[in-house]
Amino acid sequence: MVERIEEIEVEAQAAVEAADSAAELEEVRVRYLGRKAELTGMLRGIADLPPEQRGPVGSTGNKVRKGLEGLIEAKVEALRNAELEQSLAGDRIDVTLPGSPARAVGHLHPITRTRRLIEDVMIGLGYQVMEGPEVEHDYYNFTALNHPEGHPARMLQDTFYVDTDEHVEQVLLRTHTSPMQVRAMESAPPPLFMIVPGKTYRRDSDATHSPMFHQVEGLAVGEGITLADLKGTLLAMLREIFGPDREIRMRPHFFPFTEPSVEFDVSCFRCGGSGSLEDGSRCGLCKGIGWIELGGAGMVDPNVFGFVADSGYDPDSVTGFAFGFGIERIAMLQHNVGDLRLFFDNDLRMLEQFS
Ligand code: FA5
Repeated sequence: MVERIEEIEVEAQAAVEAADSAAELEEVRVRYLGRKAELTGMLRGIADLPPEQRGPVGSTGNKVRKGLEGLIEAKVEALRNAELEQSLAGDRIDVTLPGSPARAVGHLHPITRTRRLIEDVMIGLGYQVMEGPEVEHDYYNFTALNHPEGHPARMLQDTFYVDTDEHVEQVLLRTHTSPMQVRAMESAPPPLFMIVPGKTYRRDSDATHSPMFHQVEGLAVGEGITLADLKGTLLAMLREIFGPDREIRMRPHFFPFTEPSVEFDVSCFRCGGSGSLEDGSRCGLCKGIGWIELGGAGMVDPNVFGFVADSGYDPDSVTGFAFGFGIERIAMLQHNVGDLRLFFDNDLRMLEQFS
């Protein structure tokens, strides 16, 4: 009987070796170790054997059963690993391949491109580019910019206030980039030459005004800076953007934080400043005026220097100019876009024209 057990062992080992799926292996296990298997029957019948056979049959039978169990377990593990390897090899993804279908690479938003152009021009003129908070304190947005209490720009109809229980009307979405004039002067002594591009917010909405828009602030402070320097700087900047033949003009205006204050215009680049087109018709871009309004500017009001006197801005020894204009307005003129809201509708038919 011991010999038969050894034969079964050899047979079973070969069957385990030959099985190449979990199902086949289970079938082998049932055949050689299951309840109705020959070996199981022999072990169950040990008690009926003559006493001298019981020991050898029992020990050989148990040894073979254990050996086969171990062998099957190892084979189950091996099959599982092989299956895993196979499925990993089949599912392998090459993340460097182009998507399917391949997608065109995106491009910069036209407003971003115009902003970068302005930054490049101003860096070329020796200005540094700064950033400031869009959520701003009333102090920087109005008070330190010489807006007296009760100024219309402080009214709820004009400004988005961030409503906090304790400080209602003290925190707001900045209505212009000018608050950074004060912050920049607080952070560094003169001479200072900086621009601040960024988002600004007002309660406006029509074809040329949106609730969120972008401005660029410019500030130059040092000894002996004059309104002529302002004009030269604006001219240099606008010629880079709109072409070398452009002229500018400044008209008297009012801003609380500059004195004197001006609005500045660039000569119309469609009609060359004449107001009429070659066929004699009125130029639609400048509406026959020959000039296109761009933004506000002026000499920094001494009262504003008063708020930053501790940082070295003594109105008796330094002067400066500041200017501010809308980036959308520049981009609309550059690309002949009639409605500012088109920049923010996210309509790809519009945006893909700028790729
Ligand atoms: C100002 O905001 C001043 N801070 C500019 C300034 C800076 C003056 C430094 C003096 C010294 P104003 O409110 O005019 O000025 O706005 C400037 C430009 O921002 C406008 O000419 C216009 O092009 C743009 N702008 C204003 N409101 C909107 C709006 N709702 N949507 C789009 N562009 C706007």
